[in-house]
Amino acid sequence: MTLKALIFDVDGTLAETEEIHRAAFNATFAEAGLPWHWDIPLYGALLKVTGGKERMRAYRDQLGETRPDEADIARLHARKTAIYTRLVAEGRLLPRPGVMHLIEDARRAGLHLAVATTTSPANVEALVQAIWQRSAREVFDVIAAGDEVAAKKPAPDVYCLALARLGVSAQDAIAFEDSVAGLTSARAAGLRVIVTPSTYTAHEAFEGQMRLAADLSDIGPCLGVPMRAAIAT
Ligand code: XBP
Ligand code: MG
Repeated sequence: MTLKALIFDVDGTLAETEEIHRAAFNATFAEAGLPWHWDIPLYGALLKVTGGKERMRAYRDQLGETRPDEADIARLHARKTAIYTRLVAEGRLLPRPGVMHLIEDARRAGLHLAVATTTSPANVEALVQAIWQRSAREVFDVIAAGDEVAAKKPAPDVYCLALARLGVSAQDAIAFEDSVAGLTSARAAGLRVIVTPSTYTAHEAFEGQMRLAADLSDIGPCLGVPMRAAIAT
């Protein structure tokens, strides 16, 4: 078993993004004249449903309504993604602690790097541009995202797609996740998982992970990834 690749979840793992997603959803609803507003407690409950379109559909059904219909949901989600990517580009989205160093150290150690996420490819690009000022394809060898798979997390599909594109087997890779849905997805794909709970998932009950860490600072050595000498700050 030789570690060959690291596969990162995006939302909640690379950065705390869900408050920006929530703002984008609410701005989209207001603009469309839809009387929906997702406050923090409601959004925390709705996050059990992965995928923005699936989340809107689940909320509509929870209300017992028939509108917005599928076509409306697709249009609303496209608009939400446009607002989200603008907010990310405008704001100061900070990576979670340790993420940049781990990715840099892993690259230097010759590991392959991938993303496996429920969110849209456009959102991955916006996040990587905001954090690294580079294209997602320059930072990661493989991106597996959003509707590229029929079944979203907790199904294993997006991690299986990332592994196939990497050309490595599950035992030669490690996944990084913030949620139970993501942990379940990665485990179902046969991966070991390091969990770093995010604000919206801190209350979740995790089991089956390789390690539960507050964040990714100092995680490199436990993976056999030599850390660069800490730069005196
Ligand atoms: C978290 C999700 C996504 C985001 C919203 O993805 O479940 O649905 O909440 O993004 P991750 P979209 O797998 O990175 O934790 O509206 O683009 O789905
Ligand atoms: Mg996540």
